[in-house]
Amino acid sequence: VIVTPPESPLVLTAAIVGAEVTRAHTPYLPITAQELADEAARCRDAGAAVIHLHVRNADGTASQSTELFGEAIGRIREKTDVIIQTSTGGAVGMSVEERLGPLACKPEMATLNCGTINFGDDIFVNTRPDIRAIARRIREAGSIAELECYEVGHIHEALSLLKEGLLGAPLHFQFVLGVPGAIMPSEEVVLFMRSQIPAGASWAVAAVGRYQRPMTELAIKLGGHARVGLEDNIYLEKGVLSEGSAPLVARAAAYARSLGREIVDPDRARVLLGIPT
Ligand code: KMH
Ligand code: ZN
Repeated sequence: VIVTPPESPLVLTAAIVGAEVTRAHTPYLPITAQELADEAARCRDAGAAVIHLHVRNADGTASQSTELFGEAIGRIREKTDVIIQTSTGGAVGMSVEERLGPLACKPEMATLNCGTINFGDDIFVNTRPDIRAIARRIREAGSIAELECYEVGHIHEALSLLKEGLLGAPLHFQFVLGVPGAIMPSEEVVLFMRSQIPAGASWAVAAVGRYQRPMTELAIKLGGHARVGLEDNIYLEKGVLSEGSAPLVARAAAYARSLGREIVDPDRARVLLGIPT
């Protein structure tokens, strides 16, 4: 079992939009490039070093278009120095080629989804050949991969990619917990997943819905990193919508500070994550 010292630096990620939440769910969802940039800057001020980014068409539907990502990244760059981590997961049903649209923008980081799962009533398909193709493309874009693991076996798949030379150490794991149809979050699950990652790797937890707050606090307590935001959870409290992702980041940051964890800024996070500066 790898024990990360609780006083270790904390990287907070804000997942500000995602592909599934709509304005019918919450009016606080950013959609346009300007709204995404404003929200990214608010999250940075609240303590986020990384923005996990999706983009939307003007009608609010999910997109992986290079052009829309380019516009959003440009606007975010005008306002703030956050690390931009683009999604390569997109929305269920998109082709792999479509999902890779943002890599043409050469983002600092990109997600690599490490396996297939039931995703609510849909199937989020990531075949083994697809995972390898996406890993190669992330590397060709000069981006650092964040390994999205929705099940324990996805960690083992990432380790296979490392052995095959498709990933370089140190690895960065995101344990995405609580997707309906996949593993549910609990302390035992987090401890087991953490026990499966190699020494020197970093790990974070992104938990869905009502699990977001307790799992964020657990990850922070255990010395891991954490992701919050509207992509995964739209509520601040039961029945109270969060007015964007920044209040969720601020609450996680306050909790971390109460435990003595240092919240790192984007430049420090770049060093920790091995992103060239
Ligand atoms: N929207 C989900 C189907 C990622 O960003 O890489 C996939 C997702 C993961 O959001
Ligand atoms: Zn995502």
